[in-house]
Amino acid sequence: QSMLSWQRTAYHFQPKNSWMNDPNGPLFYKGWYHLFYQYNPDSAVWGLIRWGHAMSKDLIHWHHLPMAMVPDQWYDINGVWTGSATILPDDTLIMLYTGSTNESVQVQNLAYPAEPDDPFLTNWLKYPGNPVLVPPPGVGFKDFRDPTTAWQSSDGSWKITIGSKLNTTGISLVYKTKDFKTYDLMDGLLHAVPGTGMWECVDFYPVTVEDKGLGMSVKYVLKASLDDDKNDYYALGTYDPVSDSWTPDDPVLDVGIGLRYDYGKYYASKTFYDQNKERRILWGWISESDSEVADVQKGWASLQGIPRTVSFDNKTRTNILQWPVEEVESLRSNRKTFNNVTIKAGSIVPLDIGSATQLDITAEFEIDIAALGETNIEDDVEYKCSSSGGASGRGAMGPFGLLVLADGSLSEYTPVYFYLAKDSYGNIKTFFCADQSMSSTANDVGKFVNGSTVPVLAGEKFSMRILVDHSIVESFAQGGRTCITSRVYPTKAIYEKAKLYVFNNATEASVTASVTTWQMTSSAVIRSSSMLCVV
Ligand code: DQQ
Repeated sequence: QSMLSWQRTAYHFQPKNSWMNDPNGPLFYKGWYHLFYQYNPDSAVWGLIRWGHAMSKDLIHWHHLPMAMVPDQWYDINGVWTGSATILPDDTLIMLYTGSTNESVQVQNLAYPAEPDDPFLTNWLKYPGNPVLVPPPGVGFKDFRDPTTAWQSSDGSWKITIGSKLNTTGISLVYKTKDFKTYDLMDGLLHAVPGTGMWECVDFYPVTVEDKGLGMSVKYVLKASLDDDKNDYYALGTYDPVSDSWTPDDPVLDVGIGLRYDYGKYYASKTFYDQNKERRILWGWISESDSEVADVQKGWASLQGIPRTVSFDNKTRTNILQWPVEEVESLRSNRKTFNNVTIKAGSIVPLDIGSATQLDITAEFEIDIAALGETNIEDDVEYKCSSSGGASGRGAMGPFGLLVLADGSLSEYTPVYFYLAKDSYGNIKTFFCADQSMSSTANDVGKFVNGSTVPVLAGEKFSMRILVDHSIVESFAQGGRTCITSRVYPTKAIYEKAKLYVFNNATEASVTASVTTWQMTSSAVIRSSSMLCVV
C-alpha cells in the first residue's frame, strides 16, 4: 500500500493498475454493458496502447476481463488506438479502431467478435484485409484517427466520420460503406472550424427535441476533442443527410469555440445509444492533475467519469443536459437532510455527516435578490471563474455553495459554488465554478479554478449535484446544464478527516440552503470478489 493509496476511487471505473486513457467502443450486448479503454499495462504513463476491457450489468459494478486487442499486426504495431462500436440491425457487432502502423501512420481497422454468442466478448478477430482506410490525399499521416459509430443512410448504406485537420482548421471527414470493408470518401466535410486544430475522438449523434404542440423532432450534437487544448467541445445543430453536412444552430456556439461538456478535466469522451434503457450515455476520460512521479509511485493514472445520460434541454433549448446514470444511486446509503439552512453573508456552516470522502450531494440555494438594494449589486461584466479570485473573490451575490473534502481546520477544501454578476445589459448572469486552489497542501498538483456560466430560468432555484470520490469531484449545475470535473489531492482532508461545509462568501446577500447527502458504498468490492475477475 503506497502512501497515496487513499487517492484511489471507490466507485469510479479504473483498471486494477497502470495507465488508462480514452473510453473505446462502449456498448450494450446480450445483457451486458461493455467498456473498452486505451490501456498501457506496462506503466502509469501513456505508452504502447492496448484495449483494456471490462463488463457490467449496471455501468457501476465492473468485472475486469482480459485485454481485447493488442498491437500484433503491422497496421497497429505502434498502438491499438481509439475506436467505436456499431451494432447492425441483425445484432452483428462491428468495431472500427485506429491503428498506428509500423511507420506510425494512422489507419482505420475493422475488428469483430470471434464468438458472437459469447456475451463476454472475450476474443476479437482483426479483419485480414486491414487497414480498411488510410489517410486520404492532403491529410497528414498523423492527422487521421478515431472513427465514430456508424449511422445508416436511407439507402441502407452506412456512414462514419473521422476527425482531422487541414493546416489549423479542425475538420471531420465522412465515409460511406456497405460492408465496413470498403469505403468511399464523401466530397464535402461533415463540418470544419478554422483555428480549432486537430479534432480527436469526434462524436456525432441525434437528440430528441420536444416541439411545443408539434410533437418531436431531432437535433444533432457534434463533439470534437481539441488536441491543442485537451477539452471536449460540442454544439447543437442540424444534419443534412444528402450533403452529409452539419450546421450549428448558433455560429457563435460552434464546435471548439462554444460549449464544453465539462469545464474541468474531461476528454476524449464518447457516447453510445443504450438500447437496454433507451437512453444515450456519455463516457469521458479523466486524467490526473498531479505529477507523473506521483502517478508512477501510486502505480496508476486516470479514471473514467461516472457515465452520464445525455439529452436535449427542452427548457433552455441551447444546451444538452448531462446527468449521472440512475444506477449510481444504488450506492447511496445513510441519507442526511438539512432543510432551509440560513447562511449569512461571509459565513460557513459545517454539515454533520460523518466521513465525507464518498458522497452523493444534492443542494438547492435561494438568494433574496429583492432584499438587496439595486445599488448594492455591482456590475461585473468581467467575471470569470478562472481569473476572479476563486471562492475568495467576493461580490454582493456570491460565491455561495459547498466546501467538499475540507479538513476541520480548513487548511484544505474544495469550493463548488455559484456566483451572480450583472452583465453589460444589467441582467443577472450565473456562474458555476469549482476552485482547486486550496484543495491540497501539496505543491505538485493542479490548482485551477474552473467553470462557466449556467442558464438559470425564472422561478428556478440554484441547484447542484456533486459526486465526491476520494480524488475526484464531479459537479453538475441546474440539472446538468454546466458540469465541472475536478481532480483533487488533499493531504489532510482524507478518510474520516474529510468534512463538508456550506458557505456563503457574498458581501451582501443572505442565502438559504437545503442539502441532502448520501454516503456512497464502494462498487469496487466486486472487483476482487467476483469469479468473473479472470485477469
Ligand atoms: N488518444 C488515442 C487517440 C486519440 C487520443 C491514443 C485522444 O486515438 O486521438 O491513445 O486522447
